[in-house]
Amino acid sequence: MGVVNVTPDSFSDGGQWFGPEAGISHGLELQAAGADIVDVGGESTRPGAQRITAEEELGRVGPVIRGLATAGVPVSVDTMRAEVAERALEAGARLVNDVSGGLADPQMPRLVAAAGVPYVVMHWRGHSHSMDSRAVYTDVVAEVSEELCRRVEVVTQAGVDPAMVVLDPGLGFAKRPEHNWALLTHLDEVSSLGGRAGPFPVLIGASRKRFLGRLLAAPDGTPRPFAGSDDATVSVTALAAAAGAWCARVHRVPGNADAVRVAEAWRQVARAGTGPAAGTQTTGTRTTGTRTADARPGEAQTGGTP
Ligand code: PMM
Repeated sequence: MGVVNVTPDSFSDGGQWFGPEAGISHGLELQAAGADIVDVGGESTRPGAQRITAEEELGRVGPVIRGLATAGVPVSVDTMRAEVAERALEAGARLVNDVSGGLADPQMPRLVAAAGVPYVVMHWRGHSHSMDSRAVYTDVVAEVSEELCRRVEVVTQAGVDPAMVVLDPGLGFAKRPEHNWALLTHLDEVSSLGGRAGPFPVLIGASRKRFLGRLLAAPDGTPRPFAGSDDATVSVTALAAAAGAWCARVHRVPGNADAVRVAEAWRQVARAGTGPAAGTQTTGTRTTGTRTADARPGEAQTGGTP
């Protein structure tokens, strides 16, 4: 999943694709580089960000989604608002990516259920201005799994088909670096909601997040700037895909698309005990042949049983 942030202030790429033309051309570039889905968002969720109005959000994402969908690009909309999701789906979006997992707008699950589209339910504890203070856990993997389980119950009770649910541990959202690493190394537990249900497909959004910049800090402790963590993002994508993740949300596609293909070959051999034939179209975490254009999470591979 390639990211188009149509915002002036996103964490790592704010302002770069602000405006319909820049957003559309960047989305097309991401697809050409190998993205199966292009995720379009209009509201920054960087730590401390203040909210914008629904009208402003729609004005940012609407033209970009319409332009990309018209060009045949599978688009997801990154929004916490049912009103924005509804208009985005009318404009051609095919998936709703809700970083609040339906918590920010209680109308969202019903809207997604009626539309019958895949729904990314991310772990979230509150809006950006307060999320850092909510990064308190005794056992982050158990607590995130349990809190996601409650969200899955709510959204399915609202009518969302469980086969359309994709889970996301919400890296960096009310998470300190150690929480992100714990979640990344226990994706199977997230996928199965701590053994309560599933397995569900898992999406991860590690790309350019602060915990990578901190890992790669200079000897004096200065965090590596965002763009300098793209290779680390590729490494996380490879490891997560090898562990069965369904999708990686990334700012730069090429290395990540390759990482997914490597991981799939790795998994194939691990499963079958033989190497993939040259040119084999892999299935699983989506990269080749079967583009995600028509992919439904329910038919894709999951964190538990890819
Ligand atoms: N992270 C950001 C925005 N949207 N959506 C999902 N599903 N998962 C994420 O981790 C996620 C997201 C913030 O990152 P950005 O502002 O750098 O794009």
